[in-house]
Amino acid sequence: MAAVVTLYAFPASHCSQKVRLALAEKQVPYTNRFVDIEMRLQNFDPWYMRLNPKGVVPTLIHGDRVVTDSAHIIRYIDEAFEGPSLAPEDPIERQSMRRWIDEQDRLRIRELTFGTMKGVLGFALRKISMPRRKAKLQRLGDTNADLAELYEAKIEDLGRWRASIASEAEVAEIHRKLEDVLGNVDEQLGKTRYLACDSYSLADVAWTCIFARLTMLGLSASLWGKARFPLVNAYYEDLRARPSFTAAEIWEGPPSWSKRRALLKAMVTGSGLSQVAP
Ligand SMILES: N[C@@H](CCC(=O)N[C@@H](CS)C(=O)NCC(=O)O)C(=O)O
Repeated sequence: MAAVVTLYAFPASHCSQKVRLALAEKQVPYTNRFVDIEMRLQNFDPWYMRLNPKGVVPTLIHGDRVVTDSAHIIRYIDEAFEGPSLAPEDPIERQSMRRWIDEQDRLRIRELTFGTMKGVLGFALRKISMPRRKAKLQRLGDTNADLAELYEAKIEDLGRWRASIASEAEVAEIHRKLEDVLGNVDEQLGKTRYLACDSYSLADVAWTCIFARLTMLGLSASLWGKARFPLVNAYYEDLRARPSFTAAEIWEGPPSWSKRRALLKAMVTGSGLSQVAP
């Protein structure tokens, strides 16, 4: 019997979306477990920290294997499951794929998200979510001696994260760096149809979710409007048109009202979504 696949994820998390997209491309059936990383902060709970010591989503379980970090998970999915290969055969193209995956990992999207998000959600992320995170981490660190070091590391990371989003200069620098990288993407797309080579690969899986997040932050027009980086514009349209984009529920903005209600209910009551963790 094939080993069961379970994904611990949060619907709006772009890292979770990368994994959902890879699973959709490979057509791997899986059970989704909802981990609330915003209100109940279940990613900090001891049971989850034991699965994923960094206390972040996503985490993939395949049989008795636990795989963390979206870049590792998507590679694992491609290698462990049948279905169309999402990595080029050619070693140079494989290297190029890895480089583009690393490049998007360096973009500091979480700082950009928390530092840029507008309206009530932006206020909630910066002013409500951050202090609540620290309080919960401190409480759990005090009561779970075996995990104290992990909670300490998480509190330190949170301190750096908060300092970054409080600094307009730092958020502007992240934005500027992003423009440089998009220039490189545009240049690359002048040479190959997809990012790593002429065939769709894991690099495109990861970048789809970056473009979707930037769209959600309202940055698409300024970053790659038709006149600017036209190749990026056409490339992202191509990625969006893939059936996997819809199947994996990639977020480019708020979801439908009914989905929003279900999500809110799960976050407030800890029930309501059939896949609430653990
Ligand atoms: N490098 C990790 C980053 C994971 C990550 O930062 N996940 C975010 C959601 S996209 C998260 O869980 N944030 C909650 C937190 O840090 O408290 C990956 O790609 O899996």
